[in-house]
Order: sequence, then structure tokens, then C-alpha cells
Amino acid sequence: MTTTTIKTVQEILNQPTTWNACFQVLQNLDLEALVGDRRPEQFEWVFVGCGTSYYLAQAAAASLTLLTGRSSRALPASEILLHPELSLPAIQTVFPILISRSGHTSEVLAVAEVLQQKKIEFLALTCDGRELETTTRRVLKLPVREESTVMTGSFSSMLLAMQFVAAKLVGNQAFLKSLGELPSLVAPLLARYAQQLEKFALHPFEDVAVLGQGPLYPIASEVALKVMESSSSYAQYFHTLEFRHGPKSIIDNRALVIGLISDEGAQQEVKVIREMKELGASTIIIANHATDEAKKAADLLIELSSSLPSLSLLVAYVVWGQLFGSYVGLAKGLNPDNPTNLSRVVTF
Ligand code: F1P
Repeated sequence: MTTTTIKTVQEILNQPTTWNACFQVLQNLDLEALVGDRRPEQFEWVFVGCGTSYYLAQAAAASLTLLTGRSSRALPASEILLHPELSLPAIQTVFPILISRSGHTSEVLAVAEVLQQKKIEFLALTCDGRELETTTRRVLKLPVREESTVMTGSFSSMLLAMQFVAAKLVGNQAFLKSLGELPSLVAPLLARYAQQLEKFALHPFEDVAVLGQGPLYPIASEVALKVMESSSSYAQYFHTLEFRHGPKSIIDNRALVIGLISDEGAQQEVKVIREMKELGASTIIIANHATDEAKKAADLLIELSSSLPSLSLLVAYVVWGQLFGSYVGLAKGLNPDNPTNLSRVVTF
């Protein structure tokens, strides 16, 4: 198999085009129909999903908090089902946003039923629609038709959609414009770095740790999940500085540390990557602007070199983890289009 025949890799590389198609839909967004009076000033927005869609929920919640100044949370659907008093103690003051590419995931549909029974208004964010889009009048359905089992363009497109909604809520035109510039930023970067990443993926790493702080923490989580799903490799994720507090004991010359470096925390975050390199780890650094320290700490450096706001760059970080997972899978002789033990939707 070559990367040109793997649908998952093609869908990853095609994300700039997918994002442009989504922006066409989002330009005509009827915010009133979507959220009505459920504004973040009166209701706590709680994003809900499973697997990749849960990490998407976390990134969406971080984006809403940073763009509106109102606290927002993310929950896995299972927590609402199994621990409702812990997860949603004040459910009447919550505006849930249920996120599901397929709209068919059993846990998400079960949460929709609970909300319907309690007469709680909620928003459904989906690509395929299926049952989920019939459970509420508030539906945002994106034109993303993804054949891959693992989520790639659906993750990035639904995250962009939630960032778009948050920016629209507060009338942040500059941020909305920045989102629209992502396709032209990322397309040439993919052309420039994809082959280097594919070559780097040939190393046989035993442990992979993906590190990120702030809104990059859910992106680190999703990158680790992509490595696990697409290559059946063991990968973990941590807040970058947390890695020193114990987990670094796994580091030796068989380990890979992937650092998602934020503009705001670059100095401190790069220091951790440098320390792990000195302990023997191989390192990948993904940064917007690479400091000299970052250049010294990285075995492979991917630099975005963008003047766009940091928060608008989340999807520009995740694409490298999506690609790396598939490349490691291919290097191990696996087929990322048919990941071990996985199905496109989890139902029970
Ligand atoms: C959620 C999910 C994915 C996972 C796999 C199985 O799907 O758990 O996160 O990667 O594809 O389904 P969905 O609810 O977003 O359709």
C-alpha cells in the first residue's frame, strides 16, 4: 500500500478543501435558530461527545471560554449517562452541544433521549446526521462525507464550526476572518512537511507521549488517539509540564515525545522537550514560531510561521498527528483504512 491509495491519508491531506466547503455553509449560519436564547451569558455550554468527538468537545469548550470569557465544559457522553449528578448537577442551566460525526453513536443518542425527557434544549453538531439530527430542532450539519473509520476532517471541520459560532456570538470579525485563512495557510505546509513526517515515522518507537497545554491539550489528546487508532501503537497524552511529575520515567532511547508548543508558553514548554531529548527521547516539535531552543530540541521541527491568532491554529496542529498516526501504521505494515478492532461507529 502507498499513501496515495490510503483513503484516510487522502482525507487528511484534503482538509483545506473540506474546510472551505464548510465555510460556505457557515457563512449562511442562522445563529438565532441554532442557539436562540441559550447564550453563554445565561447558560453553561457543555460540549458532549465520544472518542475523537470528546476531544473535539474539549477543544470547542476551550475555544468558547477564550472567545467569550464565559466558562464552558466538555464531557464524555458516558459520564452524563452513568454519573448525572456529578456531570450535570444543575442541568436546567446548561446548554448541551451533542457532537457526533455519525449521529449514530449509542451513548450520544442515549444522552439526547435523557435531554428530551427532561425537556432540555440542545444543539446537535454532526456530519452524517442519521438519528441525531432528528432529536432536536437545533442542528448544525456539515458537508463532510468521510469514508475513513477514524475521524480526521470531521474532527477539524466540526471544531472550526464551533470556533466560528463562538466568534460570531461575540461579533469577533477578526477571528472569523482568521478562520477563513486557514486553508491557504495549511495546504502549503502539508506539501512541505508531509514527506519529512512520513520518513520520521519509519523509526520503531516503543512509547509515544504527546504533550500540550491550554487549548492544545485536547489536540495532544486527539493526536495520541490517532497514533493509537491508526497504528495500534501505545501513545499517551499529558499537559506538557505535567510530564516531569512522574510520566517521564518512561523516557529512554525507544521513546518519542511530540511537543505541541503554544505561542504563550513556548519557553517553558520547549524546556520540557529539551529535557526529554537529553534523557534519550526522539522529539517532534510542532510550533507556530520556533525559538532557537525549539530548533535545538527538535529532531523534527514543523513550524506554522503564522500571524493568525493562536486559538485559530488548533486545526493546523492536529493535521500532523493525524498524518503521523497513519504513516506509523503504514510503516508497521497495517492499513489505516481498516484499523485494528475499530468500527466507524460504536453502538451497543
Ligand atoms: C465517535 C467515535 C470516534 C472513533 C471511531 C468510533 O464517533 O468514537 O471518535 O474515532 O470512529 O466512533 P461519532 O459519535 O463522532 O460518530
